[in-house]
Amino acid sequence: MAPSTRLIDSSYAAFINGKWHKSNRNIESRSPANLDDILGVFGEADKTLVAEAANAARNAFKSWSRTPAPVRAGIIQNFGRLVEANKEVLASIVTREIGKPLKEALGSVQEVIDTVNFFVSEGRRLYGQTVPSEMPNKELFTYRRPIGVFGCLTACNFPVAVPAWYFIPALVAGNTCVWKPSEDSLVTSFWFTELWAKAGLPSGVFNTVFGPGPTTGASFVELIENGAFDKIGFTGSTAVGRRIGEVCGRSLQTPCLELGGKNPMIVCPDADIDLAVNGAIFSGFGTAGQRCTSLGNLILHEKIYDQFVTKLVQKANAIKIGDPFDKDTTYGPLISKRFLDNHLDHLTTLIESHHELPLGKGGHIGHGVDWQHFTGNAKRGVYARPNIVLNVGMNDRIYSTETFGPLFNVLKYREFDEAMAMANNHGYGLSSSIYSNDPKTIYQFKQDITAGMSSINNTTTGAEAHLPFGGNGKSGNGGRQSGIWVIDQFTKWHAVNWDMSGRLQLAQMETAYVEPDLKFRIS
Ligand code: UN1
Repeated sequence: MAPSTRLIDSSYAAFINGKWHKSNRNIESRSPANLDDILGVFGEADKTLVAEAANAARNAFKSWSRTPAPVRAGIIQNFGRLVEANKEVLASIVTREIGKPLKEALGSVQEVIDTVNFFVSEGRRLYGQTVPSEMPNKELFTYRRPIGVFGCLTACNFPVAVPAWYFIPALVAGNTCVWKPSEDSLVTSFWFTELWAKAGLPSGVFNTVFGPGPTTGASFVELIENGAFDKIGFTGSTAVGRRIGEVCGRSLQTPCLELGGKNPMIVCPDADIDLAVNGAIFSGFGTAGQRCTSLGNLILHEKIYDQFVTKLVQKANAIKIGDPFDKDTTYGPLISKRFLDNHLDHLTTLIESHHELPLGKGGHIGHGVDWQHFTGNAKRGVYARPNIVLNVGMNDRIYSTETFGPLFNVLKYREFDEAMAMANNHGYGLSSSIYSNDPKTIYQFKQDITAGMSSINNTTTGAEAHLPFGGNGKSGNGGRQSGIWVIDQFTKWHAVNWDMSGRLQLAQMETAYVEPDLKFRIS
């Protein structure tokens, strides 16, 4: 059962300069496990509030960027300690607000702590270089400088882990921030913001605006054109990512875009079949398929196809759907009614007559369909049945459309080249997986896969916090989050030369290179 945390009846629309601001337009946060369970009431930030938040971040930048990096990292460490002290309650808010099973929610809070632990020491590194000059009495240096005001829009499926990937390195590097979290995770985002304030971040360094994408998000994007932000981070759909990328391009900045996926899993004839079946079930149905790393296309060798599908269907039929606080639940409700509607729409528009659905017809549990192992509230929860779609071909729309729900496709291959085409041709390139025990096949997979992340004998999901996370093609613009590489997203290189010779020295033209005796021959 869901523990009841305090109802936040606030109308808070934005956190700017250390203070919450209210608005008249209200948005309710309701639990998807029971739409009668209201967790909070919040406001909606209009363009004026978003601009005020960006201004506050601009004004705080000078002092924050000049705060010694180890002192900045000390505040990040405080944040990590506070998250650790509040881990259980924060995870239970995530579970209640977006329906993610508690075990997974605890894992996603742990991901925040891991990210803090990784970046705290970066406050004592942020290394630049000393570089030899080609002129005497002259020194060369490089410095990492913060970029400025970082504007960030995040999705609701990882409401604390993904924002932590962005903000922890951004803040350590000396940037100030404006965050627009998803309107589906407002209570979680409220507490995430409060924890930053309690960690000791000075006012104006971290600002939050609440509201839906089409209104508050659109104001945010308009402000990019006006130069309010120096760097943008966006996690969400490919369509919105393209639009943000266009606007950032016109403003001559490179955003960090983390977009959708249609993540493939290849199972070879020599694979451990039971291991791969378990991997497919978790990749496809863990988090109800609502991860950008969730399984999209399962690609099976024809020799093991029948055996694999039989085991897969057996295992899928046994999964438990329902109360996300129950430890045996495979997946809970979808994140919100909007996600359910989108899923139902995919079931009507993407399934074609040649497809087979071995788990039966999908749909909204309790509303015309049921599920044998269901423990949730069918009347008031937004629960959906799992779906496996067989006989999918590369020309079908479902092959290359991200579905973001409990649904994945199955394709059959004969030659390995054909499997690689199936793994790459949809145009996304986020995550991928192969099950095989043959080093040559695995080597070929690693070379030819276009995704940014690959698992060998493991699921398509579950990236660790210190490896680069991100994708190619329709999955992003090559930007990476997490790990040491992300520091390049949040700093710009500054090259400095210091001439102590007291005279005008011209590099290249007056460099004292020594000429060889080119007439010399060995005799
Ligand atoms: C996402 O869905 O946007 O690798 C992030 C994973 C998680 C993060 C997913 N650690 O599946």
